[in-house]
Formats: sequence, structure tokens, C-alpha cells
Amino acid sequence: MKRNLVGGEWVAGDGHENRNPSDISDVVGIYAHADVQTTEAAIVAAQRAQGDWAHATVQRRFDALDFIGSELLRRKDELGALLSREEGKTLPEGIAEVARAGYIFKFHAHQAIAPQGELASSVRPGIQVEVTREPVGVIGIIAPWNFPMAIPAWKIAPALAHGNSVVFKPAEAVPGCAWALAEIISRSGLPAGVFNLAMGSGTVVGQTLLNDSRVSAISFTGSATTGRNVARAAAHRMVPVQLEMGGKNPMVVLDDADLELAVECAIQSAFYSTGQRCTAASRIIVTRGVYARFRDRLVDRARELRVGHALAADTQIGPVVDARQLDQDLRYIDIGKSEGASLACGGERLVKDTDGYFFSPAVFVDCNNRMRIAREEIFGPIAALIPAADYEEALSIANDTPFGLSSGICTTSLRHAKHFQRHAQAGMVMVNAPTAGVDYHVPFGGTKGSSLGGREQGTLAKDFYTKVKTTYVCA
Ligand code: TXE
Repeated sequence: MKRNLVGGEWVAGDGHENRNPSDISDVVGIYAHADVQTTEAAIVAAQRAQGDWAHATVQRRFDALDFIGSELLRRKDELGALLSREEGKTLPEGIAEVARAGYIFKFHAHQAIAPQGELASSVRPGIQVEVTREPVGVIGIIAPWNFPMAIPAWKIAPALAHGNSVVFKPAEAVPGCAWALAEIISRSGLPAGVFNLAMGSGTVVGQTLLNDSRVSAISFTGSATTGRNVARAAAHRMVPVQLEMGGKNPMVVLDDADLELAVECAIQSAFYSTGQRCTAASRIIVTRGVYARFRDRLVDRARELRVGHALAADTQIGPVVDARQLDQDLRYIDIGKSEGASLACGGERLVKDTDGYFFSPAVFVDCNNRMRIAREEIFGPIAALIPAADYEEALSIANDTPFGLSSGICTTSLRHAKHFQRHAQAGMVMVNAPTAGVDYHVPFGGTKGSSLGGREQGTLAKDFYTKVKTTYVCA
């Protein structure tokens, strides 16, 4: 059984089996679930270790993060296979995600040694002003299952780089990746207790992190419903919180778009990683002049996609992550049909050689933006095609959503592309590119109901993981 990491020790707990969504007869491993006591012990260990880590040299922080990044990169094939076996994205996607996690640690290793702070002359005579940054304390990190290496990496790396300690709670579906990452971190030279792993349920481990006054800040990625709970708990304790939640991301296709490019962007955005990305495009808004041609080509291409075992060489779309998510996808197919949307392809559970949660990519056509399939995050390979009269109507439909994570447009018109860039209500805008697939060295995050509390990734990540102090020196 793989155990939790508390104060530098591997601690046992109730064992929980984790199975491969491509083949549920394959047990990935058995992982200990932390209870309230173990979670509290992790918080205490993190609190004890934090003071020294806050004053560790930046060289020490650089070395630890660089070690973690290098090992992830060196073992990307092996760990990518574990990721695909556990989460269900294809092997190339799994390997690419581990590599990305490696680069994230290396980026933040350099952030640790980057010059920080500002000097300013006072408006008063004889005074120098210094603006410096300090660690926040113990960070509770609550992560989802859909990027089981990259999302933990982009929270843990900046937290450690800026002198915080961490209690990391991964999603129940992906303890294997979390444990593998924790095992590498445990050998990176960090003092015991600076990084702790507490696997287990949201209601036990997650809730304990939310409620404990020794946890100074919470970084969360997951559903909007849980996000709201997290925000309430943080507001109650008056601690900083960072939330990345869902999306209902639009991709606009204008009459003047390069048709093949637009279809490819839609296929990648809607279906790759089995549609289980917060940046996936689930609303494809197409202007009238190109609607019929785009629709026919998209449906043809969706039908050609090869769904199968995540580790098989020819698979393009892996399984859905688990039975609950599969039920959710199937339920939304029924909802779409009952709302009058027309299902042009897919939307069925598929039977394959292995017993897995396989689901055929679905395209609903002739939808409107009031339908639930166009308003609620489904988190599966299901796209709703929505016709629009012209660019103005397409933009207004694109923005008519409670979410605001990523927003895309395919057009050859610079005027429309630049107008869209300025007017899209989203934290990330993609022009002639899929809505999903982002770089690791620039800010990530959304507006409206998608995000709260400061950007992740890039240099802006430090805003959440540090407190600013302004010092006036009268000399
Ligand atoms: O999310 P949850 P789930 C969306 C997507 C998906 C749905 C459900 O629509 O179908 O959410 O996924 C922890 N206190 N996204 O159930 O429950 C939980 O253990 C503290 C979109 O996995 O939000 C896990 O570690 N923590 C999203 C994390 O919260 C709690 C990615 C997320 O779980 C908790 C994932 C509690 N009371 C899901 N309850 C995206 N947009 O990227 C749960 N958790």
C-alpha cells in the first residue's frame, strides 16, 4: 500500500484500490486514505517546518525545485504511462503532461532566485521605501483529477519557491500520480514537513484543510459547487483563496475562417483529453454562411476519431475517468435530446476489448444557447453547435455564459480577431488555435464564474503565494 507523507514519514491509513478506466480489471494500486488525525498531523508538520523554510537560502529552494523538475523530465515516459493508465488520457497526452509538470518546477526554481521587491523614494525627505514579499505560511492545495501532474505542479512549485509549506490533497481518482510526485519531492532535499501528502476524500481531508486555522491559504481547482464551499470556508476564516473552476468555453467560427483549420481546432478543443479539460470548447458558434459546410465536416471528423484504451498506440480519445463521469455524460446526451437539440453523432457507451468507460465523441447540431447542454459544464467529449447570424451575434452568444475561462475564434479577419480579443469575456483568448492547450510560463485563469483570487502560473503566481510588506526606513 502506498502511504501518505507527513512530516517526512510515510504514514499508513485505510487502503483504497484505484482502477484503470481503460480496463477496470486492472488495479493501478492501493493507496492509504488519510483521516482527520493524519490530516491534522500533516498540517502541524507543515506549520513547524514553515519557519525555517521561509528563511532557507534561495539556492536551496532552487536546488529542490530543479531536482524535482529534472526527475519528472527524465522519467516522463514511465510517469506518463502511469498517468494514462490512471486517468485515461492517451499516452502522448500523459507524457506531455509529465514533461509540462517538469518544466513548471524548473520555471519556479528560477522564480525562487529571481530578484524580488521594489525600492521607492519616499514623498517625504530622508526616507527610503522598500516593498518586499514574504511567504504566506501553510498552503492547503486541493487538486482535481483531470491534470493529475500538471495542476498539482503549478500549485506546489510556486508555493515552495516562495517559502511556504504545503499540505497537498489530490483527487480521489488519481492517487497514483500524486504519490509518484510526492515520492520525488520527498527526495528533493526539502526539510521534513515542508511538503506533505494527504490522500483521501474531499469531505474528510479537504474539509479538514478548509477548517483548520493553521492553514493560511487555500488553492483549489475543481467543480464550481465545491469551489463555492471552499470560498465560503475561506471567507469564514478570512484567509486568501484561489479558485479555478469550470468553463463553458465558446469557439467562434466566422464565414471567412480557414475551414480545415477551424474544424481541427474544434475537434482538438472539444474532444481531446476526452473533453475533460476546463478549457475544452463545448459551444461551437458558427456563422450562417459556413454553418452547413462546417457542421458536415466536423461530424465526419468526429466519427473518424479512434476511441480506445489510453495506452494503445492508435488511440486518439481515451476513456472517461470513471463511472460517475460516464453517467454524467450519458445524462447530458438525454438532456440535449429532450431539449430539442439534434444529435448528429456519438454520445454512446462503446464496448471494446477491455471493460472501460468508453464513450463516443458527440456532436449536437442546431442548438441554441439557452439549452442546458450550452450552459452547464458537462466535462465530457460533447460539443454543441450553435448557429449565429453574424460576428456580432456570435460574440454575444460567446459571452452569454456564467463562465469565462477560455474563448476562441477562427477567422482570417484581423479586425474581427482584434475586436474579439478585446471583447471576449474570458481570461484566455485563442485566435485560430484550440481553446485548450496553454503554456506553462504565462498566467492561467479566467473571469466571471470560472476563477477567483489571482492568476496561476507564470510570474503572477507569486501574488497568491506571497504577502507584500512595505517598509519605511528613515536614515
Ligand atoms: O470535482 P470536485 P469532481 C467539474 C466537472 C466534473 C465535476 C465533478 O464538471 O464533472 O467537476 O468532478 C475535493 N471540501 N470539474 O467530483 O468535487 C475533491 O476531493 C474540500 C471541473 O472530481 O470539485 C477533489 O480533490 N475539498 C474541474 C477536488 O475537491 C473537497 C476539474 C475537486 O473535486 C470537498 C475537475 C469538500 N467538501 C472537475 N469536496 C476543472 N474545471 O478543471 C470535494 N473536494
